[in-house]
Amino acid sequence: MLEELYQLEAKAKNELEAITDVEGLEAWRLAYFGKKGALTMLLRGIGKLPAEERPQAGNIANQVKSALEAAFEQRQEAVRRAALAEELAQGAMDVRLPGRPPSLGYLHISTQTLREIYDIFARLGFHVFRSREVEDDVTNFQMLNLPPDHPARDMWSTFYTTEPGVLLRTHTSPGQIHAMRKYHPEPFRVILPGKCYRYEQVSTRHEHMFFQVEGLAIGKHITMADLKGVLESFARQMFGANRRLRFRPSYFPFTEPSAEADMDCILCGGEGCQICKQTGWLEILGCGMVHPQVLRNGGYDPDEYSGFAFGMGPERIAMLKHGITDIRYFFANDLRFLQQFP
Ligand code: FA5
Repeated sequence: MLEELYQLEAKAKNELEAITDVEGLEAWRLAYFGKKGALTMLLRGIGKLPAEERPQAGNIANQVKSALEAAFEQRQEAVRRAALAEELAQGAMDVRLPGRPPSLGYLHISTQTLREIYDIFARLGFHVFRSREVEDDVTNFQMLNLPPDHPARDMWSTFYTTEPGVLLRTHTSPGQIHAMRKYHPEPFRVILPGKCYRYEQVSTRHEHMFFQVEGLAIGKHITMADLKGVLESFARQMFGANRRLRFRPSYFPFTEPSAEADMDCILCGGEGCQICKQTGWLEILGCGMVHPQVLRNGGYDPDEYSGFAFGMGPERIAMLKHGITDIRYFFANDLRFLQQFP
């Protein structure tokens, strides 16, 4: 009997070791612990043993039973863990979110246009000269022949600060005075880009804040032909090789003579259309020969030196170039607009 018990224990443990799934475990349990299981039957047999053998056999039988129960539980736990591990590995769900790709920024359409303008003028020998956005009345107006109460000031009505005589510049032209004073007495060629501010009725073509690019060339024997040549070259590089310019007499207190430069319409080529209001021409900038008094204010002797100046609005240039119909889009911060110019 004892021999049988030990053999059964060894066999049962061996079988248990080989079991890898729940079904196998259940079959094993039935085979040994079931109603007709091998261990159950052996245990029943103990009752039939002679009385003197019974206690020892009962003892051993209980030990075997406990050992097998413990081995079964151990195996059951191992199988459960293995099953769980496999399930996790197989049905693994990736709960991580895909990363958010950082969206690359790009330059604002005004900045892109400015840089295009810088490139063109750099090729023509102009470098960039920056001057302040907060100006004084003297430099913004008076040095440019706009004394207090001059009627032309109306065109450039602006934002004044609480500091008397301090204002946001209305155009980049006061930069002419700063540049001349810096480079005097040398000849020089600069463009002066930057933001300007005007207190005016906002419309499809007018903003409170906008960029300008001023141009200024000072030297001996500079004539209006130089001005025309530079501007024609600019228009052709910016808008296409066949562009034509015309110069219309105009008035600015700080240039004499003064002109507006018009370019043949890029849409109709001069035939007349909606963009050019049937005229065939598009106004692109104001310009002229630097007024003798302005030269003097900058430190140059007008008997020896002359110069030309011009001022354009890069937003207006970009509007023409890209067919933008309303200047208010530029600084409204609407991505639907800005993303059209990556
Ligand atoms: C001037 O500001 C002169 N200082 C230009 C100049 C410089 C003339 C040097 C002669 C010599 P005007 O006010 O026309 O001129 O402005 C020049 C350009 O700035 C305009 O053609 C336009 O493109 C742009 N501009 C003017 N006002 C606005 C505005 N409110 N919104 C957007 N662009 C504007």
